[in-house]
Amino acid sequence: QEQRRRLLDVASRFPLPSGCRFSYGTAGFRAYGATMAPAVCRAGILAALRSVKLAGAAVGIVITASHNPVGDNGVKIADPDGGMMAQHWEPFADALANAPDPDALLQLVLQFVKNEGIPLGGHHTAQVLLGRDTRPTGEYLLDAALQGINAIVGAHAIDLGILTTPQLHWMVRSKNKGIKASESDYFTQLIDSFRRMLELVPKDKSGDELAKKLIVDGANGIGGVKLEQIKAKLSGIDINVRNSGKEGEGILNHMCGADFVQKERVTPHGFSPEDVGVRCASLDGDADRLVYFRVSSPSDNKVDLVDGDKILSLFALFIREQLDIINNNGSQVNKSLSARLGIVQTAYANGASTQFLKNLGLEVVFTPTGVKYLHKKALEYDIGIYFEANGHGTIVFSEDFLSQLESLINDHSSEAANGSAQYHAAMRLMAASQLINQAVGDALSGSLLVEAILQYKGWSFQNWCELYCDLPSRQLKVKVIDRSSIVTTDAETKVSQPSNLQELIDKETANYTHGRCFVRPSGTEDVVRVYAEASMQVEADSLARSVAQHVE
Ligand code: NG1
Ligand code: ZN
Repeated sequence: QEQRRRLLDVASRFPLPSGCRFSYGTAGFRAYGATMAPAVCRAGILAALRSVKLAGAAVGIVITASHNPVGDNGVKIADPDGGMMAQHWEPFADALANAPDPDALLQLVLQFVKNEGIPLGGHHTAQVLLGRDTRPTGEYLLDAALQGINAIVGAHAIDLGILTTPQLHWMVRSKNKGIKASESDYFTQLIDSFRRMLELVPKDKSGDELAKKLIVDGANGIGGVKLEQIKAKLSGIDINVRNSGKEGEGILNHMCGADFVQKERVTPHGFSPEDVGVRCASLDGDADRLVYFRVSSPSDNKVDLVDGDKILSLFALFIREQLDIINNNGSQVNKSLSARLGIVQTAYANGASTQFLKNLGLEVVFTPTGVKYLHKKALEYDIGIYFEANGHGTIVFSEDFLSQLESLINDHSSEAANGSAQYHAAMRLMAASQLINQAVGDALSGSLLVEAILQYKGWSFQNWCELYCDLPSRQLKVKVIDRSSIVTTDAETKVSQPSNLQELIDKETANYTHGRCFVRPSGTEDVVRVYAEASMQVEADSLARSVAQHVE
């Protein structure tokens, strides 16, 4: 009774404006911030139910619209393992967000609770951790989320304040593992494991001052703020934050940030020709995306870009090298590690990166767009590395692999074995597994791993760039009346409906050397995206254009 009353109450406090339609999509609910309160409140209800269902395990809510304009906002839910909410709850998320009135909402919840066997009304507990980015609507929406959570009897909300998206995911994951989960624990883990990585850099590789210098474009978001807080404690690297989110420095994601740099390929606001040659990193507004760049020349604003694919390639190379050292090197202990290493990409990965990874003999697999698909696939391996070209990605390690690694390290604990290459490689993998955020892509921890690997290899930005040469590509958006009329298959690389479209795409593609092209409906915008690749830029452009015409 109490439960019914609370749900009716909260639903009447946040009526759904007519004409509003929310879809959970690839990144949760997103819209203009001021219109989001009903959806965010309902996400609060949803998160609390999810926690009740999972026996009171902590669930997370992040209020952010990532790389989108400052006026937008959004909400998404993190499951107890720190990953995205289980997909089979998404239809309920949609229905809940769109329930037209309090009665409909109540009926929906009761029905779902029954179907899913959620022990609502018993002596259950639930806890939801909340984080938000720096958007002006964040506090208002946080309140809506709190009201939604509190509408579930027994639910307990913990407001963690302003955080990067990956921090919140990390905290949810840590909390449920029973390990320390505060922000300072997060920082300590980053700082300590980064230091350990640098201690394991071979002495002959220690580079010059430029090798230690990094300029970070914080997109005027939360990532820059957090980096400023810890950079003094990161020894062995000299970090300078621009677009740090300080008053007066600029607008969130406006002419800056990872999305801007990756799409426009020009220097973000706040960078100048004086920065030519220095290694730069760019985060997005909630710091879950990372790309690198270098100002190419003093005379124009173009950049040399290192995107998610090349970050992935660097990580893959490093991990593979450590595994090879462990398994091939003669050493006193000579124990080998069996590890299945898997690389996960989407169709947007540059074809040259896929070729590079396959040439290394690595297993490369594809999933549809959206981190939830990539992450899930990566978990199937002992070490799974995934990235989207736009800079979202991470590395996940299986428990089994980590315990093998640990016992290998223990076997080497004798003085003599302790100096061996095998021992060092195992220590590097262990440190990397602690530095990288295994819950979700994290620009802060990701950039520190990049920096540590570059120092380990004694590599400049140029060396990294030259791993392979990107194939020219072009992305276009096409507005159509109903984007859901396009249905894809084979990890979105092929169109199955409308039935003749794939044939037309194949025909166009056949006209180009190294031609590759696919189309898919966006999960976050009301457009169909066209992607084309070919051996020359003009060809990629024209392939994309002609296929776009078939889509229109
Ligand atoms: P959609 O709009 O479904 O293409 C975009 C990005 C994804 C992912 C999501 C979530 C591209 C081509 N797509 O998805 O990679 O980041 O947003 O933010 O960049
Ligand atoms: Zn983001």
